[in-house]
Amino acid sequence: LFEFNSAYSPRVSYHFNSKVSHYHYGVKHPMKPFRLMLTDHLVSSYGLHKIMDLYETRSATRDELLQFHSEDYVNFLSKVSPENANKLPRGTLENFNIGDDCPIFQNLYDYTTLYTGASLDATRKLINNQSDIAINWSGGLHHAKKNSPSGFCYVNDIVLSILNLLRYHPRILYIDIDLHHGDGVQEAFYTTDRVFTLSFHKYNGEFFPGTGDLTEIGCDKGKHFALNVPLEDGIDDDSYINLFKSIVDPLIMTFKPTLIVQQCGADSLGHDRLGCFNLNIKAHGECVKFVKSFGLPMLVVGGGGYTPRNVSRLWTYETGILNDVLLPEDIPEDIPFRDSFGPDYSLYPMLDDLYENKNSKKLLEDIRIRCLENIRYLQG
Ligand code: ZL4
Ligand code: ZN
Repeated sequence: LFEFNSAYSPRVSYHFNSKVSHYHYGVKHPMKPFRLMLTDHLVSSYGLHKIMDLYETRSATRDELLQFHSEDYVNFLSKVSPENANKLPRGTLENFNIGDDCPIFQNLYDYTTLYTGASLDATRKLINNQSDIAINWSGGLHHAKKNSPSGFCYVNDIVLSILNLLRYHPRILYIDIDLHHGDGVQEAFYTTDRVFTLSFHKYNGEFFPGTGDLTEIGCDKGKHFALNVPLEDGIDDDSYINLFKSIVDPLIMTFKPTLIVQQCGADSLGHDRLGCFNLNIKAHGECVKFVKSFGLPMLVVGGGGYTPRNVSRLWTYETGILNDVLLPEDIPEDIPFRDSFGPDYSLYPMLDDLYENKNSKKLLEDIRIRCLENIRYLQG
């Protein structure tokens, strides 16, 4: 069902446990784990399962969560349930930031350990040099903090993965193209020069999580090892791709990472339920293709994405890119839930027709210059 792009193909592993798609945050909650099932069906109906190493993933252990999260918080997560939540001591739920964004739902702990186990399995394949690129679309929950959940994220699988990879890799580059700032990952590595965190996101001081200004650059040993690209509504394909490449290229050349972790949040697409950017699937994918072109080992994770049909289109398209294959535009006939992809039945329908681009040429040029200045500090 696809064409090979080149003679060399990287060894790609795909880490998924279909159980993760059966959890529910709540009826009207925008985060729908079901999108992961839709993605998995689309990936396999394009035949991509046949060219990757597939792994049904395990759950992360309590000890693994404790590598980043506090004992109090992990105990809370593993014991709380919708039935006992209102019997806890007063203030407990507020203390752990439980609310509309991060509700207590049925089997919450199992959900968090499942998506985290998939990311940790992926790091294991990379560490053992059994794959060049390891994918976990159920991971990428970049907001979770040491002591609390935040923004739909309970356990920070990215931080835990990077901590594991740091045992074997001297320098790791983290690239986040979710609509929202990758605050949890930035904060965890804010004082180290071994992890460079780069995040592109909507920023105006108010938009969730409120952080991610250009002035946040790391501190102590980590000074200049964090970089933020704050953007306005409506950014289009060409502006985003040009800015992305003109920052990522010199960054990789100077920081010289031995491995790259990319978070591919799909809420930066046009038409996302929580979104405000104008990106098409091909443009988002172009950023993944560009990072891949450096030939470094990669851990690729999902993240946000609140229009499930487009989330699954994007991550399928990107699974194709990571395998060096070009997928035909027509959604295969035999896919379950094919109706979700009508009326166009296209893998990459036009999504860039919604918002006005509020990022002027001048604003983007100023951001680019300030980012390049920050990167120059790395040379010492
Ligand atoms: C919802 O409809 O900006 C949650 C969240 C639940 C159902 C019923 C409750 C209705 C939109 C969002 C009231 C909801 C009020 N339900 C939510 C400051 C806020 C306080 C909470 O992609 N209210 C908080 C988080 C962001 C805020 C974005 C992105 C994650 C990621 C990685 C996280 N929180 C205002 C909102 C709904 C809901 C409807 C919602 N929450 C939209 N944006 C937020 O970066 C995975
Ligand atoms: Zn997001």
